[in-house]
Amino acid sequence: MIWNDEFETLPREALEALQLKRLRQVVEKVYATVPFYQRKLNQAGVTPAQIKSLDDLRRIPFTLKQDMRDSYPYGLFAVPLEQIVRIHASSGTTGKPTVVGYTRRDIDNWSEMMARSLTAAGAHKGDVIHNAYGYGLFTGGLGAHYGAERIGASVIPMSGGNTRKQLMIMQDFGSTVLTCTPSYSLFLAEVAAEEGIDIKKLKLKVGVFGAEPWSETMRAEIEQKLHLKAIDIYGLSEIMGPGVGIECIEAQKGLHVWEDHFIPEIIHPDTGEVLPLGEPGELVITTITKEGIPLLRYRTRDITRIIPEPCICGRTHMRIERLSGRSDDMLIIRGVNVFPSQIESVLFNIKGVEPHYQLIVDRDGTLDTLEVRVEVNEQTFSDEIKVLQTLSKKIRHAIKEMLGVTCQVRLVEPKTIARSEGKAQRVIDNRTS
Ligand code: DLL
Repeated sequence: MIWNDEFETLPREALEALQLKRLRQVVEKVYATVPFYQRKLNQAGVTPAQIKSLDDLRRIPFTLKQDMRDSYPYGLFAVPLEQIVRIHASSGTTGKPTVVGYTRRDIDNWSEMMARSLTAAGAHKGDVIHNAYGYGLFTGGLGAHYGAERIGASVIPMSGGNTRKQLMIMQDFGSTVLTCTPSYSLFLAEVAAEEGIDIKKLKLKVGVFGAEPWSETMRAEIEQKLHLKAIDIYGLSEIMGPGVGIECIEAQKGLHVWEDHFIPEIIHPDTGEVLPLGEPGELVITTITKEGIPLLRYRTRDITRIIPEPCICGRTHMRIERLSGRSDDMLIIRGVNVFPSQIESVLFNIKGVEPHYQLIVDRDGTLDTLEVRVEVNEQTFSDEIKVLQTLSKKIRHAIKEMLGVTCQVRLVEPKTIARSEGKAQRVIDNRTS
């Protein structure tokens, strides 16, 4: 089912004409109202009037997360504070959070995009949406909530945490759709098993999972353990929150980006050059309808590629491939580029290990070291030491073969790696520089 037929299936030509019209409006708007953009465009020698085609977008300089930090909290807002009806923030690992503000129309558009997204995932009026994304400054909870209400579903505003209660509510209230991070969904399955709850007896049919990287293998694991269809949803607070892109249940392959609101580009993360359609690189997004904090060519640091082929679902909005990691999460270990998601894929293909792991990076003298800590299942754990040694050797070899990096493998007891209610912390980097 499609939520907004008119816009979601707009022929490409009309969609691109709309994008150009909106792009020109937004460039004019920020040039007039945001000193930061006026300065940036002047420095680049670009005037709003020079933006005559979508290709002209390339003439505009990038906006970086650091630019948002430098203008903390409200410096990039394009409207006076009294027009802002909501403020969210994303907490970085260091320093002050990145602050975003929404006008009433921004909230309305966001709800519309989340309504499209949930519908694409197979949810509709009549569903009971169990929303376990965190409510608060994080955009996940309220973003999913407003979209769920927009489609007329019954939304349960659970937020994260209190896992046993979540399971009770799911059973008693007949939740049909689960929204949370993929790692939390596995934790729910684990606690259900401990409590003797047969998750297959729940009414869940779809899960809408995002906010952190996950892999195809993890999807298979979730689908099997929770007995539902697992759909990937993407978003980031700087651009809006959840619902920038979503997989459709028809294809479950690639995430449609709502192109009447956002223009995606893929660039080379080192040179900034725009890459040919279909090549992998860093996703850059320009918002073309936002009022509160419009962003031109925002560098997301997320790595993906555009899937140029049309989708079987009938939506004309281009898809991006499942996000494979972030350019700033990429670990460089003795010169080898490693994404945590690659290690995850290797681990999940090995029998006897559980989908809970952590990567510990350190330095021994001048040499980087990588330790992969992974839980084994109960059965394997009670095996002889020899079996465990063989298993850890097998993992070491598989990682070496796939990624070309040598690591230490430490098999740990079931349930010893900290579970998360939101985004899982997969990497601990103890290197100081
Ligand atoms: O995570 C918004 C969100 C909430 C998305 C709920 C989906 C569901 P931030 O906290 O600002 O916003 O974090 C954004 O999370 O740049 C990606 O690196 C990562 N991320 C989000 N969705 C996915 C996904 C929310 N489906 C950052 N796959 C982004 C991989 C994702 N990474």
